[in-house]
Amino acid sequence: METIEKANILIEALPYIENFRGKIFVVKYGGNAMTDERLKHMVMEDLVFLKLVGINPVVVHGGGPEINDLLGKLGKKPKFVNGFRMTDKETMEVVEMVLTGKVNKEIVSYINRCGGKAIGLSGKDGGLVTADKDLSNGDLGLVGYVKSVNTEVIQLFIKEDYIPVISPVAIGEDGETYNINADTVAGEIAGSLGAEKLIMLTDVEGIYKDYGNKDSLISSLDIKTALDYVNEGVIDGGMIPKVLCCINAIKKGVKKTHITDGRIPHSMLLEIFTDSGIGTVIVR
Ligand code: X2W
Repeated sequence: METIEKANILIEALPYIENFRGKIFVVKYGGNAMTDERLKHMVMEDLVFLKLVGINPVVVHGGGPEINDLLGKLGKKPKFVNGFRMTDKETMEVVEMVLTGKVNKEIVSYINRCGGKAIGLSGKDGGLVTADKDLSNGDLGLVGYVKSVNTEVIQLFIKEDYIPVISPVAIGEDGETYNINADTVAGEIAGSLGAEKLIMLTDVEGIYKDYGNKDSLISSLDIKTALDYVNEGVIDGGMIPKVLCCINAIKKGVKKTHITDGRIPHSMLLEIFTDSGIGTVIVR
């Protein structure tokens, strides 16, 4: 790359950096985007970069594939209904061990090694996320929905320049531990914080008008069109819950939501600091 091109890239980022200083970006880091060590490292660098230019990233992570791996080693077959894991008591223990015990700490130490200050939390810490049993897909055991988010805990860490890293495990008033889909938790946290952005880092390029045609990637759509596309079947399968989480977050006050391909090196920086972006943006 020519030296002048490098300078131009920095200059293109300037108005974004100026606009976003002091704002909160909630980043949902999905298990499917965590598989490659080199890419994982780049995601951590991107998060540290955001923090250093004055943006406040809050990470909500998943880890579905890692939970499946451990369940497999224990001889338990993972079961899903509409993308939600059937979670009996034993499975819940595995989910909590993997998400809060392993994946969360891995991300925290990665960010710290990249020069950031990360603090690992689960929804249980400081009553960050409370839950109740979710029956909307039938009885899936200990699958929960978000009842409340205590933003004070998050704000406290942001103020001290930490990057909060949150696992989607929460506690109910009944004292039960609940497993909540990480997209849902990210959407609810972004909404409660009034975040500037919710960025879903996943393993697809974004939303396609016609899934079979890779040239039909939609770069931007509003929530009404997004809902129409869900109803018309243009958006289907695993993308539906993601899009609904984005819509929910926007209705709660998030300015922009992004569905971005975590398999592309430095996808977050490309999405945030370039005029064209690379994934799909959903706005009000
Ligand atoms: C998810 C929580 C983790 C998650 C699960 O048990 O897999 C439910 O399904 P990804 O990697 O973002 O899919 N919870 C209820 O959402 O991870």
